[in-house]
Amino acid sequence: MSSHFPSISRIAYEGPKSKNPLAFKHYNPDEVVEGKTMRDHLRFSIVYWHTMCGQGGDMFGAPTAIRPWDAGKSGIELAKARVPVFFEIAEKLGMPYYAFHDRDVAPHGQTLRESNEYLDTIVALLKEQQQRTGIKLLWGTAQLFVHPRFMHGAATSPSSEVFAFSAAQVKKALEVTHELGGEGYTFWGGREGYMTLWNTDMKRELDHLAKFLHMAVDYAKQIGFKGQFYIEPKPKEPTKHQYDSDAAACLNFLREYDLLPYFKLNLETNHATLAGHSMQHEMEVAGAAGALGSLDANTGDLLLGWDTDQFLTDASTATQMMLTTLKYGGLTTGGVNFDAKVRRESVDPEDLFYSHIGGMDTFARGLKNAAAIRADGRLGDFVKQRYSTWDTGLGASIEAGKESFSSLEAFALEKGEATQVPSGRQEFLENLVNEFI
Ligand code: XLS
Ligand code: NI
Ligand code: NI
Repeated sequence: MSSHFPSISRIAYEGPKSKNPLAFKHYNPDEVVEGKTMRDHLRFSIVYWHTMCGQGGDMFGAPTAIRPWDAGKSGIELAKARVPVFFEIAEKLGMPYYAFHDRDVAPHGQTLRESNEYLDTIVALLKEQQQRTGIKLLWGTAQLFVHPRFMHGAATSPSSEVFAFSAAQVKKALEVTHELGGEGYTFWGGREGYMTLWNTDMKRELDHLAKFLHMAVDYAKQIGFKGQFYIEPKPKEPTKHQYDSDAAACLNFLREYDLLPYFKLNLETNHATLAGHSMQHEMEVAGAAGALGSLDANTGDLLLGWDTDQFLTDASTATQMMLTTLKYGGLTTGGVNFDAKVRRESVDPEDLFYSHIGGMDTFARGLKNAAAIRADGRLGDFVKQRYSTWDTGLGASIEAGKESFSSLEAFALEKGEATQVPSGRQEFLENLVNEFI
């Protein structure tokens, strides 16, 4: 097999003292943390769309990173040429998983039939590479936002014809995800939202979206696909209001339409911050509902208000994310999926390696820090102690449903004033967490 990166070999773990930019300083796949290897905790995944299709174009400028393997090719020939390059990168990074959209691995055809044929051609190549490398598919998804027909949405389009085209595309995407042994299938809203309410019947659109997702669940059953379904919340971009705006909105929608048994959330760090939340918040919301599924691991820029999809290099955020992950029992079907891209100015192919190495090391540090905080126990004990008035006496009685407004009024009248209202100790806890970062 010819190599596109002859000077880069398999990235090895060299430990925190290494100065080798093409080595892991913290991600040591076989190292055991809380009884499981780092590989199994983190379940890293590389995405096809940013890695192979991202060329640094933006709305003000042309692509900056013209890849040597792309040169002179287009259409299905280009799509074919990218597959082995992608797997070489994934293999050299030691990625156990990958994720893709149907229309980023294979081009749009003139008709649905032609698009499906293109996809089948590429899926055969993906399958070969999966068998050769042992790399598995974390999740598949359908790209329902680039083609002009999706300008008003896909499942929420006012056109029933567009709904039908979307259904046909997801049907095929589910089939190929199943064929490739995908462990999940993701719905990110794409253009499911609105630009103005003056032209929008919101209730009707949400009903249609729910109907669409039920059809997907039914079809998965029909073909025997057992992978986990995910919804990926995002509040804005491309539409003014995306229906799946944040974890709470998604959970509410899933509950309202009896979809919660079939879906978990795929949470993305940059989407959380666009929604005005921290990623820790989004993960706690999902975790508390038993719906913490998978993580799209990236970050935004504090000073920019859109989805910059940068690689996360902040160990503090990674520590928060891994603490919540461990708290809710770890990632089972999901993974740490690098939905992230190199900057427009990072034009060299080797930047694809530095970026992923940095992201993987950051999450490995986060995992080790989180495990150390849990082993130390002070943070957990503090939170437990903070709620201790609920463990016995009055609190236990309220939790057990034995009290009422009248009995509580009687308690308060008798007590005079609440005396057990201790300090929140925020700064003390921030210092404590910082000991580990
Ligand atoms: C876009 C989303 C998208 C999904 C997959 O902002 O993050 O890339 O992860 O459709
Ligand atoms: Ni994403
Ligand atoms: Ni995103």
